[in-house]
Amino acid sequence: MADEVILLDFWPSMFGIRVRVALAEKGIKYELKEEDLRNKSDLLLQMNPVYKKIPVLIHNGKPICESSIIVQYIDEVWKDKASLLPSDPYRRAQASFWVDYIEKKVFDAGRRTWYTSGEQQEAAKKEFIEIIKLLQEQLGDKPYFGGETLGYVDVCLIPYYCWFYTYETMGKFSLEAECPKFIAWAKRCMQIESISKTLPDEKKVFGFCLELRKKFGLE
Ligand code: GS8
Repeated sequence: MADEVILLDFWPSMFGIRVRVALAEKGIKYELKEEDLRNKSDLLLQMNPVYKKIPVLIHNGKPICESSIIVQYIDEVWKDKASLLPSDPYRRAQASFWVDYIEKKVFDAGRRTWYTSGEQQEAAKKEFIEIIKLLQEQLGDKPYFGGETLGYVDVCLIPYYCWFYTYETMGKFSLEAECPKFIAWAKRCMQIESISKTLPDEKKVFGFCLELRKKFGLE
C-alpha cells in the first residue's frame, strides 16, 4: 500500500516551507491541509497537542512535529533520493549545529525587522545583518551549506528568502549590499525546482505582513 502523507501547514510559514521543500526534493506526493491558525482544526490539536503549531507531517496516521525534526525524518524515511544530512557523524553534528543557530537567531531578529519600529527596529536590523554575515562566513566559497549539493542547512534556511523583501522594505536596508555572497547562495537555490516552485511570492508575503501590521495598529 502507498504511504499516506498529509501536511498540516500555513502558506507563509518558513517552517512549513522547509517541509514542503524537503518533500519536493524527495519527490513525495502528499496532501496539503491549509490551517486557519486563528481557528485551528481538531486534527491539528490532536496531532500536535504539545505546541498546537504547524507544520505537522502525518505519515500513515502518525504525527511528526517541529520542522527541523520533520526534515530529518523525511531524509531518513525516503532514502532513495540524495540525502540531505551527511552520513559522517561530525559533519552531521555540524549541520545540526547551524540549523539550531538558525532556529535561535533568524526567525526572531527577522520578525523584529518588520514588526517593530524606531529604535527597536534599528537594533533588529543590525542584529539581523550580523546573523546573516555569520552564516555567509560559514558558507564560505561552497555553492551550498551542504557542500556541492543542497543539504539540511540549505533546506532549513532558504524559506526565509521569500521574507527578505518584507524585512528589507519595512526595515529599509539591503541584504544584497551587506551580504552579497549570501544573496548569491539564495539565488543559486532558487534555480532548483523544488525550491522555486515551493517558495511563495515575496510580494504576497509582504502583503500578508502589511495586513498584520495594520491589524496590530503598527501602521
Ligand atoms: C515553529 C512552528 C511555528 O512557529 C517548527 O516547526 O520549527 N519550532 C516550530 N508555527 C507557527 C506558524 S509560523 O510562525 C504556528 O503554528 N503558530 C500558531 C500558534 O502559535 O498558535
